[in-house]
Amino acid sequence: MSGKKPEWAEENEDGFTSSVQEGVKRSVSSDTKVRKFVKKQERPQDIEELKQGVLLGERARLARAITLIESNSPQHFEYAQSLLQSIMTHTGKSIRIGISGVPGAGKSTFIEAFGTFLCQAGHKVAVLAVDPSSSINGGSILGDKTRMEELARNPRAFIRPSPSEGTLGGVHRKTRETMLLCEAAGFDVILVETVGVGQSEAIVRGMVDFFLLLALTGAGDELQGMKKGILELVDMIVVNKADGSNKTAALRTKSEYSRILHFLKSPTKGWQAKSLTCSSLNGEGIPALWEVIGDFTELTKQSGVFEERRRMQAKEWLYSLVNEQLQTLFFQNERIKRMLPQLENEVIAGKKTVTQAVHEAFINFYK
Ligand SMILES: Nc1nc2c(ncn2[C@@H]2O[C@H](COP(=O)(O)OP(=O)(O)OP(=O)(O)O)[C@@H](O)[C@H]2O)c(=O)[nH]1
Ligand SMILES: [Mg+2]
Repeated sequence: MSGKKPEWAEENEDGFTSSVQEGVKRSVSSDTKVRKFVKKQERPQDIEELKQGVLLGERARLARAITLIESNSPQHFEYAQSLLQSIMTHTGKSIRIGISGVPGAGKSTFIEAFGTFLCQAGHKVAVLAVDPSSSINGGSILGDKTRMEELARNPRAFIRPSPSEGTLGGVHRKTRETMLLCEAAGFDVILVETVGVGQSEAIVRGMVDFFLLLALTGAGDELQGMKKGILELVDMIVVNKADGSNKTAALRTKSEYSRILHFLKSPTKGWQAKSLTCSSLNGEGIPALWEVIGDFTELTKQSGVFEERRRMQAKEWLYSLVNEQLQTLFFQNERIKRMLPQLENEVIAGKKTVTQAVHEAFINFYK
């Protein structure tokens, strides 16, 4: 690829993708710095090799490419970005589905059943996760891989646990970029799992086309503890565990959700969020919910809402990355680091207004 910089990079900026692109063109032997810090698999000529592997849908090279993207080393960052640039034209041709639900809702069991169903129907399925707790416990998808045993063995499926380091913003970036790599590798259904707590749901909503909430029976009780905001993110609620003696209750809960959804604003223009039931244990209801997702895709592609959402998501991602970089710049600034404790004390003691403190901090930041 050419040495094109991102629009938001400064003209003379070295730290962005500009130096990546150069790195790709350089021969390794002429650059001792590169040779010194970069392991064999990330050398520039190997980026081309990784790219070929990804485009051929080879799992081993796809996994290596993802590891490169997940690396926190600045050197790897540059190579990872150059790899991503080179596959951009092969991305986007999938349906991206977010799946959320409280712990125990059956997400893992559902993804196993749904993913296996999709593979049997001829799709290629990638399963990714955004897990805010993964930096603490090492990632839940890995922990319960036993529940996805069949899917994990399926040659048409690819399961990747949540990146285990960094901020939620960092996890967000890595998951989005992993999604692009998976698309380039020919996966046409991307499932992004997240635990139904806090911020991560909104983040996943911001990277998928369709958002599905797995719920349990007893909507009335559950709703009391569930923020209305979450229901306004969903395109579909699936009441899981609709089997055995729980089936009647599940159908009742489904109707309750239908009524509630009717009064809420749908996140997708022209689409009325739907409520269904399924059993992840016996597979009942899964073909029907896939059909509804098909209706959704058809409708939103015809109306242009599908593409419009993707454009908006790319734009929002751009701004969220800019914000993140600005924050890092600010808080890592040596002068700011030195003066913040003092300002903090003055504000707490009521000696200085917050506005004045921020004003002084920025004067020093710009110095
Ligand atoms: N009867 C029945 N049990 C189910 C169904 N789906 C999941 N379960 C059971 O519910 C329990 C929790 O399922 P998981 O798939 O681990 O739930 P999860 O949402 O992934 O949970 P976390 O990973 O802790 O967030 C397990 O014991 C499953 O066997 C279902 O459709 N029917
Ligand atoms: Mg799970």
